[in-house]
Amino acid sequence: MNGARFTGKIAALCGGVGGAKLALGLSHLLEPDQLSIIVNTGDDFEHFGLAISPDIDTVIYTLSGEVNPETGWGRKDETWRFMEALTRLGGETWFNLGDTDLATHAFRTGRLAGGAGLTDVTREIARAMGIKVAILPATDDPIRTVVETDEGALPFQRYFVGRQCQPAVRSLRYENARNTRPTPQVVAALEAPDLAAIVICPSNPFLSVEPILAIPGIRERIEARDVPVIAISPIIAGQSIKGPLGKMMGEFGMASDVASIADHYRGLVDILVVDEADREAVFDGTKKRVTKTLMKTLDDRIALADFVLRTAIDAKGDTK
Ligand code: FO1
Repeated sequence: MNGARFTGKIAALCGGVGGAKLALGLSHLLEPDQLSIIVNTGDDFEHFGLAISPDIDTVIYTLSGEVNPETGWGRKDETWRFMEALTRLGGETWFNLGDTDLATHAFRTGRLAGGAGLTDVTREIARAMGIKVAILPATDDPIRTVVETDEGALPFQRYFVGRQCQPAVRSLRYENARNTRPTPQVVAALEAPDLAAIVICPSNPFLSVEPILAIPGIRERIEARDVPVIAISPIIAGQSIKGPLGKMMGEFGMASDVASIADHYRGLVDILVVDEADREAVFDGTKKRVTKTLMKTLDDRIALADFVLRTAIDAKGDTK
């Protein structure tokens, strides 16, 4: 399909690496004003006094073609003089900051210190990198994912990067969530009269999607819309492609399969798109659509986005 035939708007909820791949695919098929990407900010943290927003930067770098293709985060062709000098100083080196990535963090920190909101700063960075699609932090208020593990409570990056997701997860908290509000831009995207579908990208439901849904008013606005809510499973044949999802689901006592994903999203999601490897999966209450969901190439990202848009067109009207 080319974007011209798809006439409505899409609001996509997105976390880091996996979600950004589908967001890139969608950005190739839709006009910029047709797509709003609502991004998780629960991974955000302060490091050396710098305001770091990893999922926002992963989406920006991915849509601008700047992302490091090996890691899915940070920038390609990166240099590491800062980290080398930091190591010589005996500074903390558990979180890698590339030289050009550092400019993004320094720019954002300066603008926030000057009183700008995260949404405005994100728009400035995205525009400077040639992105016309709206990349929207889910909130401009601070929200922090805290991982309760068998080693105690860990701020998200300390768990994810510092400990490489080793500790067993007992539960997750989204600190300050009750005091946050969706931004006006996020409200407008979810309330757009010509919204055709809401897409939940294949990000970790607990680490990337839940911190967005925990912001008062977001889940309610999604449930209130009569448009199809389409999620793409981040689990394929019992495995998560990247990150700790499979391990975490086991620690939560869940089977790491698409039926558990359907259970988790029940009531919110109308359609769950699963990979061909899960064609035989059975779950009730949520419609199943099957396609290739593993995205290795740009063509894979575009093909999955095309499938999602076709699914939205076919689903018109038969929402929950
Ligand atoms: N992930 C890592 O596993 N190791 C890192 O050193 C690391 C540095 C980093 C720097 C900037 C940035 O935007 C992301 C970075 N990430 C790193 C990924 C980050 O932990 C994200 O939160 C994950 O991609 C999960 O969304």
